[in-house]
Amino acid sequence: MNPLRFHPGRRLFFRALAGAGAVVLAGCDKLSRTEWFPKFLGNTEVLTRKAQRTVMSRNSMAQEFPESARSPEFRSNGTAMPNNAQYKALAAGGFDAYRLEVGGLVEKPASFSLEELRAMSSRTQITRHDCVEGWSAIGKWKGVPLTAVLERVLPTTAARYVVFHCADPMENDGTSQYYESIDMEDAHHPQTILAYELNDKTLPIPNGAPIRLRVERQLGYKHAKYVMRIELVDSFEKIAGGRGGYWEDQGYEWYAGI
Ligand SMILES: Nc1nc2c(c(=O)[nH]1)N[C@H]1C(S)=C(S)[C@@H](COP(=O)(O)O)O[C@H]1N2
Ligand SMILES: [Mo]
Repeated sequence: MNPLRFHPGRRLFFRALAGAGAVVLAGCDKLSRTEWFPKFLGNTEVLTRKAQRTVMSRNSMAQEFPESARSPEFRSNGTAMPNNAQYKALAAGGFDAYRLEVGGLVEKPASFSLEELRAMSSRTQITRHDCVEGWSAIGKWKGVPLTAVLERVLPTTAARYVVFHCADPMENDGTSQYYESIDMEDAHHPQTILAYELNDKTLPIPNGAPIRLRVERQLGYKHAKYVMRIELVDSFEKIAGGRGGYWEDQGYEWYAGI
C-alpha cells in the first residue's frame, strides 16, 4: 500500500494549501521532502497553479520535527549577552520594561510589551536551525507570527522589507549594531515568528531574549536575536553598510535559503 495514502501529514498539508491558518507538518519527518513531494504532486490532479507554486516556491514550509528530535541543548552563537547598558537594565528587570517598537512605512506605528505580544496569536514549531559555520540544532520555538504584528501597524504599499534592529553592538566597530532584514514574502510566511520561548521555557538571554526572529527557510544568521525595533522600509540601502544585515555587510548573501 502506498504509505503516503493515509499519512496524517498529508491531510494537514492539504489544509496548508487550502490556506488554513496555523499548519503543522506533523508526522512528515520520516519522509524527506524529495521522497514525498514528487509523489504528492503525482497523486493529485486538483492542485491549482497557485497551490503548486506554493509547494515549489520558497513559500513551502520548512520541515517540522517531533518532540523526540529536539537537540539536548540549543547552543548559543554570536552574541550571548549584548554589551549594551540599556539592554542590561532591561534584562535586570526581567524585561518588564521592554517594548518592541514597530515603525517606518506603516500607517499606525506602535510599540508592544511582552505581555501584549504573548496575548496575540501564537505559533509553536520544532525546526532545525542551520548555522553557516557548520552546526545544526533542533529546537522548539513559540512566538507571535510576524503577520499578526504587521496587521496591527498596517504596512503601507511602499513597504518592501522588514528590518530588525538588535540590541547588541558588534565588536571591532563601536558604532554598528546587529541587524537583519527580510522581504514581505518571508514576513508573511506562516513559520516566520517573533519567538519568546525556546523548548517550553522563556527565551534565554544567550538565545536572544526577550524576542528573536525565526525565519525557518533561511540560515541562522538571518534569525535576528535581541530584537528591539522593527522598521518597514522600501530599501535598506541607507541602513548601516547597505546590504540588509550585519553579516551581509561583511559579504554574506542577503537571501540565505536552505
Ligand atoms: N542580534 C544577534 N542576532 C544573531 C546573532 C548575533 O550575534 N546577534 N548571531 C546569528 C547567528 S550567526 C546564528 S547561527 C544565530 C544563533 O542563534 P542561537 O544563539 O540561538 O544559537 O543567531 C543569529 N542572530
Ligand atoms: Mo550562524
